[in-house]
Amino acid sequence: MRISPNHPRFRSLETRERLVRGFRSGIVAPQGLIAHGRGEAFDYLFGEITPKSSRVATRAAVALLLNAKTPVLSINGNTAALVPRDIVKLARSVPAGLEVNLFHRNLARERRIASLLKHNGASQVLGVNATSRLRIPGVASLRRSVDAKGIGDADVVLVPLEDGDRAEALRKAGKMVIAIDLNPMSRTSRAATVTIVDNIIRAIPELVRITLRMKPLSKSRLDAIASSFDNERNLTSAMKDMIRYMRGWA
Ligand code: PTJ
Repeated sequence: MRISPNHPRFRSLETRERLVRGFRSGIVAPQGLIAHGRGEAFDYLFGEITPKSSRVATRAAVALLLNAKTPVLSINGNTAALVPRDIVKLARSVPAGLEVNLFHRNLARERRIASLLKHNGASQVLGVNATSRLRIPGVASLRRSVDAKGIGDADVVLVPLEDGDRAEALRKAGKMVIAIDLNPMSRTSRAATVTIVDNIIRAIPELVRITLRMKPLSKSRLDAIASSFDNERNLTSAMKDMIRYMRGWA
């Protein structure tokens, strides 16, 4: 369906259409449409803008990514459908690896996602037909199996729209986890090292912008930014941002 740019809810409707197209072309899992609905509900509660708390988290996330030895961005169906160009831009700017890692695993979908990323400029996409795979202990879903050269070897992993299980398991495996999740109460948000509570359609372009801006900073300055960040405290700020917005209506 073509949405008029004059429609007051253009951005939100256009995002839904992207997901529907992604579903029809075999990129997005049916469950991905439901997951997006949950995200939209939280986005409403923030007034569909990037809250202040999320800007603080973005700086900490960029500090972790730029100081990492082997950073990897984990890609699922929703991420690929919503921000294919920007996620590849982020991988190039850091630079970081890209690994397709699905909750509802399916080889045909993995291949389609990898080719979409390549079409958007990625030179290498891990996780598809990997010759060597590792198993992350403590994950019940097929997401437990990761590319040994990608997430398996990563020190920092960005996990947009993740399930709590794997975020916790990645932390237990000694990795630093950056989550993007509109629900500040989710297990993923709580388990991550840094959680960006924002819509992925705003969060990834912002990560690209801040990465380019922070790239000249020294390692010790980046260390200081990352270590002064407290995820639990920032999630409380995110809830306060939400409450403040709702108070305006009440
Ligand atoms: O492509 P697959 O097979 O890997 O599956 C992807 C989904 C998203 C279906 C899978 O990871 C899943 O089931 O996720 P959950 O457990 O439903 O969690 C998704 C989380 O992402 C929820 O907390 C939502 O609030 C949040 N979310 C949904 N849409 C967005 C979002 N967060 C940021 N931006 C969004 N657009």
